[in-house]
Amino acid sequence: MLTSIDFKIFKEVLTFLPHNTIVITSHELVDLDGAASAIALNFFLHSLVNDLTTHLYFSSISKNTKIFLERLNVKFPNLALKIVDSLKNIEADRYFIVDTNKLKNISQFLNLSADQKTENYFFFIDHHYYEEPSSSEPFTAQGLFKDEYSSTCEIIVDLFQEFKIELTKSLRYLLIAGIITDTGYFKYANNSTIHILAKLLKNDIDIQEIRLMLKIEPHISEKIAKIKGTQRNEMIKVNDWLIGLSHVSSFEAKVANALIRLGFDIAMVIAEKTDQFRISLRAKQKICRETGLHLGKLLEEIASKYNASGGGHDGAAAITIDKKVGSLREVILTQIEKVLA
Ligand SMILES: [Mn+2]
Repeated sequence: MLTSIDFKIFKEVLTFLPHNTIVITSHELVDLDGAASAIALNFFLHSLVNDLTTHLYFSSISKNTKIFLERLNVKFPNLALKIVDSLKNIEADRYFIVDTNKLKNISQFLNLSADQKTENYFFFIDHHYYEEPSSSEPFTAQGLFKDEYSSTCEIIVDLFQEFKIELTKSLRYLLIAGIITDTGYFKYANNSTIHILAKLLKNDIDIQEIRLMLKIEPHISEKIAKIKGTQRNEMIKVNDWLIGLSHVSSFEAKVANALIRLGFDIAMVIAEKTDQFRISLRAKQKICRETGLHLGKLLEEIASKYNASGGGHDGAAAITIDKKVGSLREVILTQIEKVLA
């Protein structure tokens, strides 16, 4: 059972931390929201807790995140980011996990026994949808579960504010980048995102500079995936909604985004991997608002039924399914059509 707590109660969590060894981590293939949140949380904990040992660890880092962190390091040579590449020799008292609310989204926790899960202390900070009563996690953990936030970085910024800790300039760069990317350049942002962004920018950061630091020319394989994915696209019309269906070998999320930009209201792109199917879904905000479609909830329900791993937001979600189960293409499609009917 995961218990959602408040910033105020978070103060109590901090009182347990002195003399602890803490691992701060995030989901697989960590994105900038996860990485920035973890790095800022590390700074935050050291600002408030005495005699604390922390280790930042990511089981895998997305390419864009790596590139941004390198560019940030060039701009702030004193940043001295220390990220460990293994947890092997680390005896952690507690684990802080950001930008996900599921242990199974992190490979190093995948094979923990039920005992190990209850013995260890996990604390989550996350903005993804999570269902409190029917949580599938067979252990007790606490967290700041706040799906009204459009990024985990924004929760972290509010945490700094609540505890009156000043953010360094390099951390502000990092958090702004996390917010920009996780909101899809403000497509999924809300009013408080903009308020928080203004606070982070102050007068000394130029948002265009961060935009340029985030800019990466796509690799030719990504361009080809988008073009092939578009060529192979199959169109389904439900009432006046258009669903785009395609398959590629990789870049399924990028292809789904491309299909939405092309004009589809919903896009579903399947990638066939060696042992799994990975499916990315995207939906326009308009269709979510008008029909109540929530791709994250929909995939979470399907995932728990088929022993897969899935979830996300109303307009952006993904599911990973064991090859033996099949791609679940028709199952997902039927559920979407049910919502639209
Ligand atoms: Mn996020």
